[in-house]
Amino acid sequence: MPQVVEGYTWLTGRTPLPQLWTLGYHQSRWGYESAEDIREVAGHYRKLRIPCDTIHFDIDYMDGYRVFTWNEKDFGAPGVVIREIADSGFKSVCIIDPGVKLDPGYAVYDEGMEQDYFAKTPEGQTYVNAVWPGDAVYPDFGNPEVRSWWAKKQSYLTGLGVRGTWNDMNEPASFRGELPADVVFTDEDKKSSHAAMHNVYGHLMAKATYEGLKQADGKRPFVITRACYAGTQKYSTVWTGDNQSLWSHLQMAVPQLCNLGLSGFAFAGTDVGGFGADCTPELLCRWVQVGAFSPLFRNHSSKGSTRQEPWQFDETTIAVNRKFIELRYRLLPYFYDLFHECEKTGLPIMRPLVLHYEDDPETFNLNGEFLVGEKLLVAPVLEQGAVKKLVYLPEGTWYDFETGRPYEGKQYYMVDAPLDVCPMFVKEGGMIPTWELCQYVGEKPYDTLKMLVFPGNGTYLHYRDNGADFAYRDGAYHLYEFSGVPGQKEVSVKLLHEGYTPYREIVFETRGF
Ligand code: MIG
Repeated sequence: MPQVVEGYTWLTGRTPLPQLWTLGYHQSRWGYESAEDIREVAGHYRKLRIPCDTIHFDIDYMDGYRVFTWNEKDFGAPGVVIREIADSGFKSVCIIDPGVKLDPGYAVYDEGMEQDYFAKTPEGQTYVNAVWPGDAVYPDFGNPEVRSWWAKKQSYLTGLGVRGTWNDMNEPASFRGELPADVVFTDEDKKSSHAAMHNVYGHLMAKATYEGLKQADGKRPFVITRACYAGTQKYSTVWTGDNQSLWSHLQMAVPQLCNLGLSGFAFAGTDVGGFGADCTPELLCRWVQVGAFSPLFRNHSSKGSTRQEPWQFDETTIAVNRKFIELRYRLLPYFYDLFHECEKTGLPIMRPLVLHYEDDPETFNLNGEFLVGEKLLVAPVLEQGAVKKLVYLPEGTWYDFETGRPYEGKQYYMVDAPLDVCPMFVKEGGMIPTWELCQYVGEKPYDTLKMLVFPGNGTYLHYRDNGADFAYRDGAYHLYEFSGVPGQKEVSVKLLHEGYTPYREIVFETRGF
């Protein structure tokens, strides 16, 4: 199976190494309706000492849902709140939908009309449907000129200090019925139709967005898209759309993300806590345990549902959220190493057990546990009221991540999992790199590496660079190789590549010896 994934991602493309901060925790909600709401959320995270890197701005930040505009009435002068929260380490991601408001005098509409950039009816009229801003027209992303126009528009956002773009509604969605099959779109250099271009519409929008962000700030672009196609992983992360705050949807999250990973989408996440309906304290506590191991870790919810930042609930919920978000931040170097590996092999971050144990039929239908990389096994509780978890461990010896207690594999165990526990196991020979806890990426330099070493003689590659731009492609990175010395409680370290700055200190902690 790993070879199939390697081959498939060789063909369709691999998830490129992301900026480090994108692997931190994100908070979003459709319902932040003012700069004050944003400030309040950011402030709460810092006050409660719950790490968080990113705040997402949903459609209300725009002026009348016109893309590439700013709602000054509720969000103040353009970009001011973005710079304010950036002072305490927050990165801002703004949503952009494809539908452009039909509104003569609005620059994006006027430019697109002048240049003939919108999809047409077969009779040659600009095709009109409706989305959030009311009557709207659809950029023809199959036309390379339209993509470069859209790419340049990203600099409106980056100019305000925005660090990533969230593409929604790009199926494309339409409120007045589906776009007819014969709406005229372009396929590169020839005329095409909605029927032919529908499935790549989101892909092409993501591609334009990726290229625009790259031109605008030279960093590794952070794009999230709802619609995608085979290969969109080269340009964008994805989330699984509008789930609900239901236990059955938390259960679905595991196979969804594992399947996305096997399909090339290594960087994916679900709306933690559930988008629609009302989240409960217990559901949020369990969802954050899955979120902490999901490649994209974002709490998001819908207008009209209960707010679901951790402090909307009780003290226990705050503590459990903090515990798992902190764990995510300590494990950031592990996630980053997996992304580095993914760029080379296409192997996903979150993996079904069957990927590495394909000869073990017991793994074929395991949807309640997963691997993060090859050697960390996570078995979250996914059922309401449960405080124990039935875990299958495949062949070999496994060690409880916290206590180091050994378990022989190829059998099931019933383990304790009260609300604040998510069972995690490390395979023999496993090494897990960790960093000091920060409230956000960039708070302090990550200059100390702490390797957690479990029994067995494994080898581990650890990668380190500036976490931001493309300098690593010209060699600006350090690559360390850690190897256990057979028969001894000893690890040897080799520097395989020296192009960045070394750690000030590398420390080891043994577990399970
Ligand atoms: O019609 O922008 O999936 O994440 O919050 C709803 C508002 C439009 C759907 C997205 C969701 C987002 C919401 N959008």
